[in-house]
Amino acid sequence: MLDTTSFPIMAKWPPQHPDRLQLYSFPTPNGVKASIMLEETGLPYEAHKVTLADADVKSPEFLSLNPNNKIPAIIDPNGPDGTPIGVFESGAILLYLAEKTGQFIGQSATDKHRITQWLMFQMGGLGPMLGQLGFFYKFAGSEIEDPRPRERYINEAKRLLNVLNQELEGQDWIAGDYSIADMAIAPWLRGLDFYGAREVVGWDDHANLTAYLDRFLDRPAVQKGLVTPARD
Ligand SMILES: N[C@@H](CCC(=O)N[C@@H](CS)C(=O)NCC(=O)O)C(=O)O
Repeated sequence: MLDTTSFPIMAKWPPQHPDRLQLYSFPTPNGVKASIMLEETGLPYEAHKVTLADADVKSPEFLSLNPNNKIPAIIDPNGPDGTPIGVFESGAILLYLAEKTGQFIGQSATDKHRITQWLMFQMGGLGPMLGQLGFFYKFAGSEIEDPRPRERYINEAKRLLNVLNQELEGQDWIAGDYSIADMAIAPWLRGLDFYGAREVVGWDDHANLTAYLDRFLDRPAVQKGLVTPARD
């Protein structure tokens, strides 16, 4: 049985079902990776809305689970050693859930390494670069007159899209069967629309990518994960 006092975050976001996996998130490209994976696996879970406002994501309660003040984070009351465990960083959460369930991580060790490599590509490349593109193209950074940061991230986004588009030639998913790598990558591709940046990165010129994103968005678990937890 989970001792809720051992996780201070539970004082601010109390669990209704302490026996279930607890998700602390918001439906952003990083947040939905975790909710989509939870929906795909069918694991019972409870979602708590942690907004990006300082009062939530920088609260002492949230920092007690993720000192890096970023969603998503989870607590699994049934951790691998028979004790509860907290996990933050979306890529680590995807790997954790894949290992816990044996799902979406391939069948063989070779599959697993291939999937992990594309997961790392997203975590270290696609996510941070598109995130900066969003900042310099749509948000506060778009007011900066110096064009160099904007151009740098536009060019890097184009380069990364080309890498993915080529890799997807002749295949439905990025690393063999549908996997956690797709759950990490596709939400960021969807985010380009939110940034109003599709045209500037030549999105429509990447036929493999546009079909890939449509394929991803067709999945019922993805549709549910994209709105979990609800924004309001
Ligand atoms: N590397 C982290 C990044 C997570 C991240 O950037 N989360 C954003 C929302 S997409 C956030 O919580 N921002 C709040 C803040 O920075 O204060 C991960 O993949 O989990």
